Amino acid sequence: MSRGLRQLGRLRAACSLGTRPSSFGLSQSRGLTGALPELTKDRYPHVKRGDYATLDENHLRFFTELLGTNRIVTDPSQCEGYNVDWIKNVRGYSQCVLRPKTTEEVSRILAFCNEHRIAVCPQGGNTGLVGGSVPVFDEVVLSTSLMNEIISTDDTSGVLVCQAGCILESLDTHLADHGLMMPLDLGAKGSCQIGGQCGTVLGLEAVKANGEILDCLSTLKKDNTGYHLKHLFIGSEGTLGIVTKVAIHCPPKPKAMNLAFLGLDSFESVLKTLKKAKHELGEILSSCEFIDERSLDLVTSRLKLKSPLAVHPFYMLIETHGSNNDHDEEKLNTFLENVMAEGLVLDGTATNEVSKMKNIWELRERITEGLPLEGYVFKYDISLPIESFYSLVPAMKERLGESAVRICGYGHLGDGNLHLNICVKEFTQDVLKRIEPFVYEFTSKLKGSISAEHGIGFRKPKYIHYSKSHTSIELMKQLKTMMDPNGILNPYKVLPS
Ligand code: 2HG
Ligand code: ZN
Repeated sequence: MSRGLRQLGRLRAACSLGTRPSSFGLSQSRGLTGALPELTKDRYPHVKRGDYATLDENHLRFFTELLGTNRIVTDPSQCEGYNVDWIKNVRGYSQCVLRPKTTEEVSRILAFCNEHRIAVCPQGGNTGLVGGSVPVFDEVVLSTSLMNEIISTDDTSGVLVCQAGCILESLDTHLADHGLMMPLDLGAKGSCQIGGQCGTVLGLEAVKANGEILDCLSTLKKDNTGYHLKHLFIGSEGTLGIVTKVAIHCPPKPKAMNLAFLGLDSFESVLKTLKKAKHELGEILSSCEFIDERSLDLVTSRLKLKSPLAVHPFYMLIETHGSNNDHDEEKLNTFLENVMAEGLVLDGTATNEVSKMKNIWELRERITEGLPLEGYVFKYDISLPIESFYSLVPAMKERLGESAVRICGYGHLGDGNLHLNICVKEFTQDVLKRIEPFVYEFTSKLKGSISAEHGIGFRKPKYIHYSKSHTSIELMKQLKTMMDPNGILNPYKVLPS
């Protein structure tokens, strides 16, 4: 979900566990409405339950003695929200959710589970899009929701240290009092937890499968002493350890923000406009996002959002961050005059009013929320060389024809990250076979990545080879065996079996 172009700008956001609408809070996520999806074990019968223990009275007694009755959930109806991902793609049947508050509790839980061969599924805000954060079978869910303490905030260095379960938006609100901001932003800000977004951290603390606590919580910007172990946890999606604390470098909150929303008639114009934005806006360019006509149509028709522009084949959002509004506004206006004079942009609006900027961002950030209203969604999160950024969308439209209700593309143009979404009335193996592996072969031929930011989760392990070499995958497997020899951490995810 990285909207950003600059690491120190508003890097919006490198999250490996996905992103949901900001209003998708805990209460909504746990109180499921509508029909439940088929159990994952039935939808994907080729995946077999590992040789793990089945929970018994003794295990439950240990957990209850450790956490007390209030922080363990065993009531099946209350467990349901932890078993289903919010887009209702996958569903496990865990009968036990643990809600630790401290690293020491996580450590004792994992040491116990490791000794008794109990599989564990770590879960943050359950905002993921690749089935990584819910159990596949009956894994115990270890929820980090109560690990939401802010440990320290340093106004001078801009370093924030907090527990992994802090919600992104709450951290941003907290930082505003210190004149700082989170270095990332995404649609799911109201419910996603920072532990799932480790791509942007300075340091972290994690608990290994055997319960050992690994302290890599450095707050130094530079520290080149030995292997950079924190990076092992980035992209690991809870398969190598459970992240319990993070240290994040937070940039100052910008004094000036401006946002332009543009309508364009060809993808060629989109690319030319991006190039001009980089050259003419320079250091103040903080985000460049892309929406196609079918994506915008979804939020206007399904969510009844109002677009300030008439209908166009493509749209761009261009945001600037700086320290002097007059300077930024002048630069942005000159850029807009130029792209309109050249006929690259057909229509546009620019604003620095907070409420108007928010309304425009909603058109982009709420697409994900609208998609499941169409039926079942096949989601692809692809990195492509910028000149081929949109090529997958028409290719997929041609391939699927009428069998899809809606095929749309949007995403983080500045990062070359396309979100291709294919909505069908309901899931069928037949449509799945027409989409996969085609979508991955297409991406791999163009030397793209089959997961730019959402991770591999449960849905993509068997396709990881389209993005990673045999040698890399083998090394990942060796690391997994070394760090989690009994395979208790988030089984069936990330690595192919
Ligand atoms: C976004 O950028 C998220 O809005 C979700 O990464 C993308 O729903 C998607 O495909
Ligand atoms: Zn995204």
